[in-house]
Amino acid sequence: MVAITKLKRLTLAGLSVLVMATTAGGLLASAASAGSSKSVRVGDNYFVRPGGATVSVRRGTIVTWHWAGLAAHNVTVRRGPVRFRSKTQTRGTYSRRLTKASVYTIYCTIHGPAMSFKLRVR
Ligand SMILES: [Cu+2]
Repeated sequence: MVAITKLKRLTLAGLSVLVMATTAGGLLASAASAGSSKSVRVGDNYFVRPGGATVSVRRGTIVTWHWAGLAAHNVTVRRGPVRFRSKTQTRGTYSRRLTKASVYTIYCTIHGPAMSFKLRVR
């Protein structure tokens, strides 16, 4: 019983160190890539280019979507660690700074999965 309690304490201490190290690493990585930006086209009815695409960016990158078509579209996270959604609009831009590494699936709720692309944040 004593041994188990000690083990639990050690494990908790180890986890705390791991969490602190991970947080520090994330802050450093974000600071290192601050200022990066990436443009993504919002067309009728596609992102980037007709037929779909995968876009890869570093953590901390500001991604800006530029509406370039005539129809109304939005930018919505369908799968990913952070959920966000733009307004539905026909022109203008929408920006997000992406800090969590993952592969996001982003789509337009009006046109469904056919209007989607993958955004890899590394
Ligand atoms: Cu759309």
